[in-house]
Amino acid sequence: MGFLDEIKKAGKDIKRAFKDVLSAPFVKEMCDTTANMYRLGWDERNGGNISYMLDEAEVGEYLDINNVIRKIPLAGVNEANFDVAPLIGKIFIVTGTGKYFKNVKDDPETNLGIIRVAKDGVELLWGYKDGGRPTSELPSHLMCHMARLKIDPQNRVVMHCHPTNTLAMNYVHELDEKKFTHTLWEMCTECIVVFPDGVGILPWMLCGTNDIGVATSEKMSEFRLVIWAMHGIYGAGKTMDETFGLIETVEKAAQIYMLTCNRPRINTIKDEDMVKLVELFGVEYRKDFLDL
Ligand code: 2HA
Ligand code: ZN
Repeated sequence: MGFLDEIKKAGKDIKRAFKDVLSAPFVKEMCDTTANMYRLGWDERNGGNISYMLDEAEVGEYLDINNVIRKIPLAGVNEANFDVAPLIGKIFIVTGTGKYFKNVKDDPETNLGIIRVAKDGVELLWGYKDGGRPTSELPSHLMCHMARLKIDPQNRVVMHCHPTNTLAMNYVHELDEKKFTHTLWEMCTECIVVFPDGVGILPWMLCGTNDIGVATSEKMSEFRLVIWAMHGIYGAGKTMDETFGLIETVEKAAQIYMLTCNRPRINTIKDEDMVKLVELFGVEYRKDFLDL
């Protein structure tokens, strides 16, 4: 066998050595999380989207990261117009536009994609098998990743969904960040410890646009949770569990609120009690969101 043949053979062997991407922990996490979110009623139809920044070396165990399947322009509903420079070369697994969370688990390769951010769009490395594209909210997601990474270099996940009670609460509670956060903190003892930074709120805005992306990412430099009024919530965190847990805790608190808001409130968690909690757990919190 000639030298060139040997190199070709070695190349084939390397290809054969890739592990099955469907067995990758990050694919499993996306499948499990979308299934959970669907089951909880947070993601009807094609509602919701997740983007999860991956480790290049880990992805390289499953895929030839030099093999770009196709290039996709970076656009939401409108052409995107923002500087992705800090994310160029970063790899994400992202839910597809128009895809249902309900269906991800049974067909991850159609409903998810692994993309690498480039200067003028994204490069598809795996997935969107039916010719699909990343979520229309990708510009918002990428802007949120950039904002969170400035605050926490470990941030990897941005998650958007439509949790029922959180949404219901938007219709009956003042949409003031301090008052809304304070009410949530009063609803479960764990709340002030889980999201001591509180909840940011944007007024109703047109989704899928640059403007909502910019506004969300501005809020994300202050909060890990941002409510899109009468639409849903954005959460950001280091891991899928942390991000899911943030949204889950807000939703639980909103559920208690919705179960109790039309009855007289006889008991509550007092602000002094909340201070005892944050002191016990040693967390920094939004002191200005309490009335001490
Ligand atoms: O992806 O939830 O906000 C569907 C949505 C848009
Ligand atoms: Zn939405």
